[in-house]
Amino acid sequence: MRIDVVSIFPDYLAPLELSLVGKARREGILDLQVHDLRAWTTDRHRTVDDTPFGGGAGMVMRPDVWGTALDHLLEPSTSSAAPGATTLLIPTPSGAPLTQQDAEELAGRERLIIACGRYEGIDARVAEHYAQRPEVTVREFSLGDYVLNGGEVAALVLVEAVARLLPGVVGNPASLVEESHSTAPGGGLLEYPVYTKPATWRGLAAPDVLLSGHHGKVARWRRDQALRRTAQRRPDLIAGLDQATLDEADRAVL
Ligand code: 6GU
Repeated sequence: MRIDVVSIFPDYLAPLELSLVGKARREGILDLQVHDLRAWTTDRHRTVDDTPFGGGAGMVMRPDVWGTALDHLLEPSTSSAAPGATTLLIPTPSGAPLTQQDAEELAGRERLIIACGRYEGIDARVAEHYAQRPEVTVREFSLGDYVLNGGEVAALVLVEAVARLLPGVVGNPASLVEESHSTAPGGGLLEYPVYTKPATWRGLAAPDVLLSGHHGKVARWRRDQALRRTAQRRPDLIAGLDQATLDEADRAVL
């Protein structure tokens, strides 16, 4: 998979050299390149923003600079021209919330471009223009209901959420199945609490059932915990569960 990230603060993306994502890059599973938007400016001050039409506070990123940058990254030499081959991702607090399902879909794409805005955002015509290009799918996404200073942290989040789903990145693929928000059957819940040695720590004992060696009882306990935790912390997820996936024991917990 190829991912390009464009930002006026490319150093903000330095953590993408570390840990699992960095390893995936070194192993050639992930071809990730970070670009400085100002490389595509033409004026002496390397201007990327201007005042908003209609007035108001802050600055808006100019569409012409973004257009030059994105056209360059979409040139046939750097991407496939097949319809929808490239997904252009634009982090913005006014986007649709990013979900595990989105991450799974994106992990199946051949090419992602992440356009990190700053200030009050990117001129809306950029998303509109690239949505009209047959080789591009545009997605404006948000991390949640709070405001960040720019799209860079969201780009880090997106790359990590997607890269760990690429074959060969996470050592044990089974660990992707049981985790919170898994879209696998029986998923859609927060993960159950986990414990390791020592069996008692500062007077707190790990649950006996986990040391019992009884796999069926362990599985049931974990499922109960996941249901209870989800009902308490994320009632919206319980409301969205397919009732047909709940058994008798599940319903007794809820
Ligand atoms: Cl994706 N961008 C910015 N600037 N703020 C956010 C966000 C994204 N998601 C939540 N807040």
